[in-house]
Amino acid sequence: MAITKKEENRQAFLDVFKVLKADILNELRKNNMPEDAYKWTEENLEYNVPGGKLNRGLSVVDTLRILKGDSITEEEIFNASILGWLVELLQAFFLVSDDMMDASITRRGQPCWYRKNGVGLIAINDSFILEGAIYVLLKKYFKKFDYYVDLLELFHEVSFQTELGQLCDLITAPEDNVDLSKFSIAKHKFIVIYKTAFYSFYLPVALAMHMAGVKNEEAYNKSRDILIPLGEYFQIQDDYLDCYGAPEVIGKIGTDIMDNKCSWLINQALFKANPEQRAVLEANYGQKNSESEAKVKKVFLDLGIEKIYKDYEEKSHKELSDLISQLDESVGVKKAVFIEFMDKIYKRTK
Ligand code: GPP
Ligand code: MG
Ligand code: MG
Ligand code: MG
Repeated sequence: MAITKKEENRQAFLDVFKVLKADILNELRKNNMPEDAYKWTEENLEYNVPGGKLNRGLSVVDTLRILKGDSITEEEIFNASILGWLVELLQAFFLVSDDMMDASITRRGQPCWYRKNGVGLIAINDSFILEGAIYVLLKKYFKKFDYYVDLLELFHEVSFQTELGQLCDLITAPEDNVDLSKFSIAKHKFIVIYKTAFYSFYLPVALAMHMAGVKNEEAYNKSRDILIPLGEYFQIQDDYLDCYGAPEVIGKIGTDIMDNKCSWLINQALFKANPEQRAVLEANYGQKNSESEAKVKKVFLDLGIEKIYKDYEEKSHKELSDLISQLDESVGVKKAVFIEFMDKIYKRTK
């Protein structure tokens, strides 16, 4: 069977990772790193960077293709692929550390890195190395461009926003003090925009816009106005899949109920629950045992939370499509960028 254009692009993107991995390892050689540390980092990179859906990374390339049209060169595709991998490195940095903070079990169909024999807390430093690699590569490939500082600032700002979001996610979910009155839809919205939307949606598109020579600030603002709600929708899907996704499909075992997370599902449930149902949620949410988790899921079932989600998904798709159709392309971006991104995630099951 002939491979599709999409599959071909994905393969080309994966090939660029080999180059970047060699660059990072070469940096270790230059620093005279002992052989065991070299091998360790090689494993860190292989285990944590390329195994995901690659939506974020590929979006940098896809966005640049749309913005440049037929005039795009091989060199530009290569450079956009590098920026795509830098987003994937940022994602790897976040996931390795998020899995420790969330006490998660599996990721991308394999044990979380910190749970591997001999890794444990060393995963904290490994996550720092994944982040540090971004700036080694950014310097090597982009220092020569006039937009280098814009890229640097973008990575720094978006990382900070994500860390602020992660902080709110964590302190709204204390392990030892379950207090469902701390949750609200507004709180959830704030958390997901900060912990997910900036780095997963705004960052890839803004990177491609810098490469395409977009200087007009209005273009970045208008793009952000669409990408942030798109990212919010994506994280609500993530919250839904945490409970209702198949672990063998999503590659991870959901932990949100036991972790006392301010997820979209619990907020919908609290909104609809009668006093008895609320009492069951109060007594069982955030408890680290599967009987309690099952009781929470039973309340979700009785409240028809899955149907509420399906309705939300339809409504959200419609609202996002309207938002995109209202975009004024004369600011320097194209509707197709956002349509492409939305199509990648609409009704996703993983
Ligand atoms: C997703 O939350 C958000 C992140 C992975 C950002 C983490 C940010 C840090 C600064 C570490 P999640 O916990 O719902 O993701 P998942 O379900 O994939 O574990
Ligand atoms: Mg988390
Ligand atoms: Mg997590
Ligand atoms: Mg999640």
